[in-house]
Amino acid sequence: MTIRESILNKFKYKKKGAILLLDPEKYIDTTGFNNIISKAVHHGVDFFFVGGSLLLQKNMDEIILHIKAINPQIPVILFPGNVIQISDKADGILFISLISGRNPEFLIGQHVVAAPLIAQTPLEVLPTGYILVNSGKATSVNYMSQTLPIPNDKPALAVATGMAGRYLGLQYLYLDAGSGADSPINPDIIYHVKERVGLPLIVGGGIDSLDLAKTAWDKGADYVVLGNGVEKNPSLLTEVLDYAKTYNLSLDVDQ
Ligand code: 1GP
Repeated sequence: MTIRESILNKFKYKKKGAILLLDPEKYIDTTGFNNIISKAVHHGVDFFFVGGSLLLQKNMDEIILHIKAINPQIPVILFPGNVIQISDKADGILFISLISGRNPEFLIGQHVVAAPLIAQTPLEVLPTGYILVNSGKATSVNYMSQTLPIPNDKPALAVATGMAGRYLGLQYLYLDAGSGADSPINPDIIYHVKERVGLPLIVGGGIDSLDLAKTAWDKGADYVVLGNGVEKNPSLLTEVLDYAKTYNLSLDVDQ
């Protein structure tokens, strides 16, 4: 099954998905790193995202090969902060346009440089509208992209941005409050974007409890992304994955 097929399957049947974001710079201890990957695999994580604001390709290759050695099946998807974060060791790449911003480099510039490089790889390309929402503090993405996020109390702006992304042909939306956000995405934004735009929806940034993951799912997220929350509290990963698994199984029984 392609990555697109599994995303559409989750979207169609309103199942709950979870993605583990791994930023290699944050995992210095290999044993801890192996444990987290093994747990994620064992408890049914949907995808691994690999990326970071300052990461180099060499680090990307290393971490992906490491994940693949533990688990060859679950797709590893690049979540690149810039064009040097392309690795043919992964399975797919979020081809992200930062549509909440007005920096041409992150709307189309880096993409023009990246496209011929990606064409030489077997990576599955996932055209994704990336919408950054204000999380109460400046995040690395704000700084690195030099863009303003959408205010967290303005669902209409997020909806209009998502619609524009859809009309431009983007196939997925990623609503992100940024890594380590103080406050996650406003549930109203998730709800209205899902209802009005109707694309498969990934939500992340500051999700550090099962309750926050459930809220994002209930409001319309197809996938939640876990990053910092797992680094601080590894049991979050199993709580979220176990909840999703039980919920998804209950849907299968009903059908
Ligand atoms: C950041 O959505 C991801 O781009 C994950 O954020 O690290 O806050 O979980 P956290």
